[in-house]
Amino acid sequence: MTEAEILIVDDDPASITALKTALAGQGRLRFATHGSEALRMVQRHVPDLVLLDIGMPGLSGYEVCRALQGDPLTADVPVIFLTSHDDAEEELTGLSLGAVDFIAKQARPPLICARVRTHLRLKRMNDDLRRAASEDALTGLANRRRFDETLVTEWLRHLRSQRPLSLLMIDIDHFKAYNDLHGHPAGDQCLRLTARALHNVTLRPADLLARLGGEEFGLLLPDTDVAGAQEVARRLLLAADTLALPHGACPDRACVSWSIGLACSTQLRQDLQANPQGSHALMEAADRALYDAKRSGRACFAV
Ligand code: GH3
Ligand code: MG
Ligand code: MG
Ligand code: MG
Repeated sequence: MTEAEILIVDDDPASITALKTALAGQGRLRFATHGSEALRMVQRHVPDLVLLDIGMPGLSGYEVCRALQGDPLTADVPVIFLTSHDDAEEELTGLSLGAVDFIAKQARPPLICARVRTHLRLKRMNDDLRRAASEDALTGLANRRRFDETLVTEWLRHLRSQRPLSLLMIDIDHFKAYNDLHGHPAGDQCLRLTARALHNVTLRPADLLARLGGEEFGLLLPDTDVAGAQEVARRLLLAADTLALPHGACPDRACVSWSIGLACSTQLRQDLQANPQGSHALMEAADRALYDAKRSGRACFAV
């Protein structure tokens, strides 16, 4: 389990010292003595929890909280207000801004520590659930849900940036026969090995490889034109040769292979290229290309 990161924001050195003692052993503690420093720090490193003073020179704790909540990068980071203003109105303001808790600085250190631990536990559970909801359990790749969401955001980015967006659909050849011959557990292992082989040749951090279902994978290539996507497709096909997993029931080849359908935004009809819903057309184009690759003998790609 990785250590939790707690960011403490307070202009008063005595408060910081007291919190250091109260929270010893709860995680890695970082400190900021004013709001703008805290906002700079979270951009470099997103913490698991923020303990936030309210009265500070410059940005107030409320303003810092508002900024954290408004930034997608930090919107899910729990904020606890820790303040000497022990006042019901202030508490209501803090919690209304989205803070998860409001603790008076006069509170006993074990109480502060217990509440911090509770919020760290909830944060960890939240992170685990979020990961599980976007991950394919068999292969560890992104799942269909994450792929669909990313496709929509990347499509909108492509509309704004006018940069090309490419999509590859990859489907294992004669996988039913492989399952029938070797059994379902071996089929699952083949899916894991295929996922790793595909992953190993996906080089850019912005690319997204996902298992879309069954023996079908999707690869989203932002900022990539047809020629670039063809280059990636060739590498993906070579990865099957490197894997060299005996098939045993494929009518055409000795080893497991896959076919690829390629689509690029630049090839769509003009009206679809500029359409906010154009990502559906991109998926359909990749699907049609995959069908063509299957028809022309498999273990190849089609555009
Ligand atoms: P093609 O070359 O035309 O793609 O033929 P294919 O046999 O690969 O395609 P088809 O769609 O007929 O069969 C896909 C098979 O994938 C059927 C199913 O048994 C298998 N399958 C789907 N999901 C899983 C899975 O999670 N694990 C395993 N082991 N097999 C799966
Ligand atoms: Mg203060
Ligand atoms: Mg198949
Ligand atoms: Mg299939």
